[in-house]
Amino acid sequence: MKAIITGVTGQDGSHLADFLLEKGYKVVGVKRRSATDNTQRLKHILDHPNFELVSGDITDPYSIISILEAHGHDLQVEFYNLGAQTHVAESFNQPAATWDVTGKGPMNVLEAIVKLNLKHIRFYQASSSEMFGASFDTKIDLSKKMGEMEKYQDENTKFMPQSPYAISKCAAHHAVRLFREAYGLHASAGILFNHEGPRRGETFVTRKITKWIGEFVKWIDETGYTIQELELDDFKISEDHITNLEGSFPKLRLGNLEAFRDWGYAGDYVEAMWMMTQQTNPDDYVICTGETYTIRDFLDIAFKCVDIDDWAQYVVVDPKFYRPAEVDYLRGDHSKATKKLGWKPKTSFEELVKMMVLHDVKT
Ligand code: NDP
Ligand code: GDR
Repeated sequence: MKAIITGVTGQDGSHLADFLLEKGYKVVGVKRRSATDNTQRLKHILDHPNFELVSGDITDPYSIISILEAHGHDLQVEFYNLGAQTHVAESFNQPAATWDVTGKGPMNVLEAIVKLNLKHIRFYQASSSEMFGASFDTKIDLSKKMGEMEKYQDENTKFMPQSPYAISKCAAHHAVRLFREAYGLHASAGILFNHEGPRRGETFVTRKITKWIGEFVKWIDETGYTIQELELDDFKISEDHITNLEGSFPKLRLGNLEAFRDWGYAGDYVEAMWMMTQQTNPDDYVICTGETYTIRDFLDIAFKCVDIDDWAQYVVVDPKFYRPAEVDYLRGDHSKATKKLGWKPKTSFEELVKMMVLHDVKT
């Protein structure tokens, strides 16, 4: 089996490459040209005999055609299109560039597959819960005494994108459906809700928080605290450390703390991508945990990991990080994926936050 992965240098691409190599796949990772090294997340597999890095960019159809001509003719090939400009806030600053990569890029790949007559390739598109934007459905939660109304998104919820990123993802999502119906491609889209982990980019809110905590703990260490062999539960911060913070260690600057997100672990989610390409028929699936928390909730657990109950004194709300439009509430329903793929999330929210804090404190 062979898998071609665009976006292999990113969080999901690196997890997916690990997962597929473990399954015995030959993995071809597509890396775009960059001025500085962007292979940090792949260091452990760069010399793997079944892993090959090739140069390509999904905005350049010729580079995709070359890759497909070299690797697409094998009997069993899967193409995972994870490459994208993925930062929602940045998409307001660079809407056209975001469109070229995140919206038009997938169309370039799909068109190349059809034009080269490589319709045996099984294609996966990284769609996003951002496509729902301001939209949700409601149902009555019968487990609650008074039958409370709960909000959720699933495969039937309409899209109401709130950013240039989300508009681009919607266009790509519809292209996948169209190419499936028009040309009979085995093309699936995973509508993935936020997923995180120690490999998450440092400008996304979860990692920004855990990275700050890691740096803060190291700074405290330099001021006398020993964190060798640190187990998080043992960590204590004295009043002295808090006093020292003023003026000597920059506070954590964040934007909107009230948004709800359905956060899962990236390592769990790449398995769902693979499960989709193994199905007899292609389809679209929501992948999520079914639980939702605010950024405040994330802060509560993350700071508690290092024994801080009152994180407010370390955090500044800075309007610089507000977005022109926000997605206020995301909470998915993964019933279809559970029923048809047999997929379920394995890592709880609390386990995810602890995993990230522990990683950033220790490295
Ligand atoms: P990252 O930002 O970590 O990685 C994005 C990847 O895309 C990087 O490898 C980047 O390369 C690559 N890339 C950017 N531009 C191009 C281009 N023009 N041609 C080829 N590759 C390019 O994202 P994630 O790993 O978190 O996300 C993977 C995919 O899943 C993305 O499509 C994202 O939109 C989608 N998604 C992610 C979710 C999440 O919560 N993580 C949720 C829902 C969807 P470089 O290293 O050079 O920048
Ligand atoms: P999101 O993730 O926009 O959901 O997109 P992000 O972590 O950037 O934001 C989540 C929420 O946190 C709020 N927020 C901040 N966000 C960032 N980045 N930085 C801050 O300082 C900050 N303060 C508060 C945001 O306003 C937002 O409400 C991610 C990306 O991976 C997409 O590519 C993917 O499609 C979706 O998840 C699902």
